[in-house]
Amino acid sequence: MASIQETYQEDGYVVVRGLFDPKEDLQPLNDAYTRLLDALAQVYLLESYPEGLENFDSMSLQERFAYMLGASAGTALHHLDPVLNVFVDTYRWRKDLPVTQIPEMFDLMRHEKILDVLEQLIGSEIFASPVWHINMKLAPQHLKLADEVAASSSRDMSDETFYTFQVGKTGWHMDAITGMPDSRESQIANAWIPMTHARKENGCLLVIPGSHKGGVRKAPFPDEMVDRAVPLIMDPGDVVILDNKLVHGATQNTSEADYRWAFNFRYLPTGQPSGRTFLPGFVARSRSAPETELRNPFLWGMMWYRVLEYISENGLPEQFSGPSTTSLEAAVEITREWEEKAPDVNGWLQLEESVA
Ligand SMILES: O=C(O)CCC(=O)C(=O)O
Ligand SMILES: [Fe+2]
Repeated sequence: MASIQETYQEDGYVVVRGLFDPKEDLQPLNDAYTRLLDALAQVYLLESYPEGLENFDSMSLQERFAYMLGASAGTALHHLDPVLNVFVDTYRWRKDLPVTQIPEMFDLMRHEKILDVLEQLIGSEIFASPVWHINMKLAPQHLKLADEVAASSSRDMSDETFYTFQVGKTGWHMDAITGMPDSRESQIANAWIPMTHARKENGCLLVIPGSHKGGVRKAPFPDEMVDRAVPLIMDPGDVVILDNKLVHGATQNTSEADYRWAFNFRYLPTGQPSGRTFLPGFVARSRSAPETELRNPFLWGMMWYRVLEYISENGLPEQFSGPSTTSLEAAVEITREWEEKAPDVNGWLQLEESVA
């Protein structure tokens, strides 16, 4: 049998079945995140759709999520996934809302089970990238519900560039194209972690084995390539690690009322550009200098708090023109500048002070 390194190198992805114990390892994040979603939903509903609060407690998670999307016209996602939404024109950093970086998410990011797998794939100096996403794929009826709630206050999600990616359909893409170009050759590994089952009907991942070998390319991809796609049927506890250059997408959630929820966390060898060098990552594992590992979730949350506040006040780096359109020269310059500004945890924590 091929080793996980061989499979990862050959196919560009490797599925590890039953890596996590769903109850012990995933339930804490599931519970904490659900509380966060409910808190966000209640804030937005109170502001723009109070009647939605009447039956809130008896609604399913997917209904509550849909109400949250509708009441916020999609902008609640800014709090759940600032990494993507910081580029959206409507992006707003609201300090009155809870930061999303709940300890349980940080704990899963640096769970030793995932780091042990990653160590075999990218080595023992592992940096948790600032790039991480949550994708909650809703059934058509719940997307429609979100639209209806938004329409009740004459709004829609059309300004939300990443709305479809986050809650609708994931189109074909390679992650490498979405990072600033100085990260193209970084050995970035994406750990995709389903919190629910993922089936063809509710939005499972689709991967094209070996597609990571053809260099960095943009969609559309040739039919003969897409025809080779393999659906990844997964359950909570399973994890798939994707190479940054693997072409992937997901099936549409066509189910009656099911949802598919997954986190994806990125990792790379410490010292390589992450593709978002003006956002804070952290050393998740270091065999050579364990004292550099960040183990305190609250410091991580505070690093994000500071940087989002900083970006809200100062804007994105001047040379930055978009996640994938920034030139290589500009990317190198941004990376250099931010390495100076925030060379370590303290640098990120003191960002606000260095502005003053
Ligand atoms: O969960 C999804 O459908 C999106 C996944 C994805 O594109 C990724 O993990 O890079
Ligand atoms: Fe992706």
